[in-house]
Amino acid sequence: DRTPKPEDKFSFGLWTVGWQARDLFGEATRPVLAGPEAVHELAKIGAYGITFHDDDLVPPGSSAAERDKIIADFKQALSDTGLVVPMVTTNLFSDPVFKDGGFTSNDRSVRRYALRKVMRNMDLAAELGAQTYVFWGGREGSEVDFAKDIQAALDRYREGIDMLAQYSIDKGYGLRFAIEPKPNEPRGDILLPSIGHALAFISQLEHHEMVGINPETGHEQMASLNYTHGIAQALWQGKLFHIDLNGQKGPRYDQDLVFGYGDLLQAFSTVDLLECGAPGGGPTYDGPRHFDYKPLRTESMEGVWESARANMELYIRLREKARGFRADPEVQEALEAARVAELSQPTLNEGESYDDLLDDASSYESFDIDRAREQGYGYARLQRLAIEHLLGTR
Ligand code: GLT
Ligand code: MN
Ligand code: MN
Ligand code: MN
Repeated sequence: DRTPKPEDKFSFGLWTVGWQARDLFGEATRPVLAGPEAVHELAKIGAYGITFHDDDLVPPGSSAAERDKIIADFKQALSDTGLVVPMVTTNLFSDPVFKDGGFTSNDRSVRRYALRKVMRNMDLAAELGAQTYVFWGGREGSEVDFAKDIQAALDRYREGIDMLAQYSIDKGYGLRFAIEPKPNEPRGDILLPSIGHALAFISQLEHHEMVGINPETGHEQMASLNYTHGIAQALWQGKLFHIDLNGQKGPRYDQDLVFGYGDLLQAFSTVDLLECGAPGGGPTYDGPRHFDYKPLRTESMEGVWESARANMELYIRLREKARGFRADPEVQEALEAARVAELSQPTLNEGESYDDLLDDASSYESFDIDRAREQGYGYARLQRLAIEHLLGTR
């Protein structure tokens, strides 16, 4: 049965299905999608969660009374459908006030305003029961190297995240923070441009244990990086707190295609890792399968829901194929022949010191280096088997 179900933990941003398709060159092609309607439609197609930016849910400029009404209606829709809000985030990029960034604007008063905007929305996130709070710093960056002191900007980024983490702790919100890297767009160069940069930054934080990452497929691929490798490293460090799945055709503008509608083979290895774990064991991901995509600008609302379903259906198909791949005796034999499991064996024996290694003539003096030079690794067969499973020809 390939019907998406709440236990699959599929979630969507309100800004994805609600994207009116305004782009750099043209006006909106679709009407406004209100929060409650999005909740009902997503529940109908089998999603379990909805996420949002403060400004997606409550249009900027709403009065206090309007805000209360919008939130009450949204909550009503949630309780009518059973949909949950696993993650919430802040828009620190649309308003012109953030043209030079939120946490890292050269203007200190903008930075203070940005912190207040986040705190206000963290209160709402906690009220709605969210577990994860995402930080995508799309405007944190520069076009002019000489105009931004990057080290000071990182100090301010850290100061902001540290203070907000303290706020969550003091309020008992229990939120976990997830930083979302992106190399560029809308800024010429964005701070924390890749998974690796973000992980390194997190190690410098006061409450580093409550901060992880929210890597997006397309963002890593915009930088020609391997997304599956990136999330593997995040899992290895216990930092894959959330995930933005979508599609991207190589290094170009951020396409936010349907999941898998770009590098399909890498989407297969992503799902294989998320669902089956590393071949040698290790942590798997059990958080929301969150789609951050943009329905094509050519589509009416019918096409929006069509493409929302496409994300989930492709994920389910790939999950099924990954399980089939792992269970296939020929694949197991090929994994064995490629000695994939041997990499899980420590390089030194238990208790072996470097002196013992130096004394082991078989590791160097009598090492059969020609055998090692001449051997094949058998990866070509594994690649072919993976493709056959993906195509369904096995
Ligand atoms: C924006 C961005 C996304 C982020 C969202 C969270 S906003 O659409 O392009 O990748 O995940 O702020
Ligand atoms: Mn994107
Ligand atoms: Mn996006
Ligand atoms: Mn994203």
